[in-house]
Amino acid sequence: MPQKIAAGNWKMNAPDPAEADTLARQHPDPGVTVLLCPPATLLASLSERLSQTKIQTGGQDCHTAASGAHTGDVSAAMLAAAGAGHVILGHSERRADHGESDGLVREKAEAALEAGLTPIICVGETLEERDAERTLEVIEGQLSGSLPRTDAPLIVAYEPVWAIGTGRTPTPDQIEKVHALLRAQAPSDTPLLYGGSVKGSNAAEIFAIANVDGALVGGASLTAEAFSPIVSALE
Ligand code: G2H
Repeated sequence: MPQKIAAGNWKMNAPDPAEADTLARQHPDPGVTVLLCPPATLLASLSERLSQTKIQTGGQDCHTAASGAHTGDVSAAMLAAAGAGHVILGHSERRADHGESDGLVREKAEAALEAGLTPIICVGETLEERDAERTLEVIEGQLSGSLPRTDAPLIVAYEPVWAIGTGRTPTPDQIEKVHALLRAQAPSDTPLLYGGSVKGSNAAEIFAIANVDGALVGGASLTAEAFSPIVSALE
């Protein structure tokens, strides 16, 4: 059985860290993995703050190299040293803002595994690709290009680009079709997360879809009030 995971992606936001304390108090012993991925500058302090709780932390990106002359970048080993156990890779915002290719995401995933982190590899189609009925072909290509060449455990997140931060979510049938493809293509027992405008009001319906093992949550992970019902829906 794949692990159940509620992962919060704070993106480039710095909510009051007390929100994480509240979340931890609300879920002292969650029956699922609960994870917060803050900006890199907040990772060490948030990890320390949550060290006596069951809430884990992760990074939002890493470099392919362990160290060196890469101004502005952070290595997987540095994320691990700051307390992270996971790292989000290939998020569509990185693919769009920084031109990240599937090949680069694969290299980053291999670097993350080397550093002892679990990669959360993101894939997702644009609205144009969906309208052209290319969704499954696009997802298949992204996943086969981004998966590391090892059998190490990882996580895959399906995030349709047109559903991110827009309030729009795909139909259960649309999610189910993509997750069936991911289940067939990813290593067995890989947790498969859905991401894109997940909130308390739609979480239960999304978690009931076959092969959905959790969520990668952006906006609704910034407060305990918004994230807690999503965690509860998964528990
Ligand atoms: C998709 C998601 C988190 P949101 O990017 O990765 O963000 O829940 O705000 O759509």
